[in-house]
Amino acid sequence: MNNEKLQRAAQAVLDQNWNGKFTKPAPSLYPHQWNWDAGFIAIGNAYHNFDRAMAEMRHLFRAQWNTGMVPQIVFGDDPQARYFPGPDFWQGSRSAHAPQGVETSGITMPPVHGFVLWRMYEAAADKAVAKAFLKEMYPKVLALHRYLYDYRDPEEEGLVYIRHPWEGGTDNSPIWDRALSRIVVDPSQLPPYERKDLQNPKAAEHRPTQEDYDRYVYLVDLFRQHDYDDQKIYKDCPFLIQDPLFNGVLAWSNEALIQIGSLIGADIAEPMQWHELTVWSMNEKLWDEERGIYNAYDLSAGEVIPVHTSSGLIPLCGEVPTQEQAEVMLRTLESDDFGGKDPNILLCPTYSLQAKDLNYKKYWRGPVWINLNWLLYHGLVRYDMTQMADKIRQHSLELITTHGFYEYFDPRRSASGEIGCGTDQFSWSAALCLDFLQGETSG
Ligand code: 9WN
Repeated sequence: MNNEKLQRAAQAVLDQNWNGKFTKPAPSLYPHQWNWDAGFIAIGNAYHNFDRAMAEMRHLFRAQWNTGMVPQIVFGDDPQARYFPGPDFWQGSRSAHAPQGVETSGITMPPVHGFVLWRMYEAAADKAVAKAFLKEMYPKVLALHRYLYDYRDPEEEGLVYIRHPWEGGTDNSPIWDRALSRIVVDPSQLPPYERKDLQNPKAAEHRPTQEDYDRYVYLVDLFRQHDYDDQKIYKDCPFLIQDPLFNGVLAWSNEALIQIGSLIGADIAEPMQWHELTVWSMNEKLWDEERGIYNAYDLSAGEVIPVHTSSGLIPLCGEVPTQEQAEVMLRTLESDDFGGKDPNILLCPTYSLQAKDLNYKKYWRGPVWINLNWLLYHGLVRYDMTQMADKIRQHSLELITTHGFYEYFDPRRSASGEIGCGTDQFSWSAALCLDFLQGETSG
């Protein structure tokens, strides 16, 4: 498929998933608006339909809680929408901080919005419109970051914790395994629930397990019982993790807030302080020199979680490592863990290829995801690692061109069975394909 055709196909996915108010991540599996999806989608639409990109972000931020938190899901009003957990299960209105007139979940997601806005600005044909939009959005994104530093950084280290795997966006990542295994769930004590994500015949094999879901539900139930009060949840929640992907993305968005604030003449003192502290602490606490990657940290257990997933490479995008550290990370990417030099591997697998429990087709436990590739690509570009950056971009486009706009992909060229997994017509695969097609190779 030539680039023009690919571009039109990507635009058609975004058009088809647009419901007049927001873009669904996929036609039926994900019928509502998701937080970081909305950000990636807005980047794609910035090239295709700028008004819609702005509408996407406005729709998401209209659901911002008055603590500043931006929810993981903003529920749409389609009565046919099949998704669990829906608004009845979340019961967001138990919190006095929840927004009025819109239903949302009670957790957040990786804070991509700062760099999404900056990328939209870079892509905009009409800079005056884009600048006015930045002015409108800046205080909202600032409030989100303030929430993260005020409520999710109890030790004031500049490292933000997540309290649910869904907040990390990488739902069943092996990073969470140990922490989740400590949560002993008696299924008979859980509120009754029915999964809606197992319609596709392969879904049970590829998506999270029943044990995973029981724990996801256990945590949501705990948050409900605490009426989504952040302090109370912090005291009782058995899952509090400082994730290198979440904090790496935060670092990039802090930087973007500094750029945006400078452009619109706003006070940038806060994002500057946040940025400095987050970068310093990530290097002090999460950097693993020996393995050349950033670890996660389990705040509940007080222990480092050695990360063998690509999440530990994402801090490149926020320019967290020094050039020297970044070179060590490049070697990690090239090693047998991630297959950067292996002709059979399409980059970048989400889990070490050496891990005993690697599963090439299971969600966040091996497959390639286009959004993580996009973050890695931009990280590598920042360190002038153009060759590897290009390889990631080419592999992403190859996967999409050969198999379609899937949610995730088996990384092996030699694989049998499905290569494209999960849902087809996945919005962020299309949106970020549009950005990749810009063909930028150096920053
Ligand atoms: C739970 C929408 C979302 C993505 C996540 C991805 C998946 C949801 C689910 O879909 O998670 O949030 O039901 O599996 O893991 O990253 O935002 O595309």
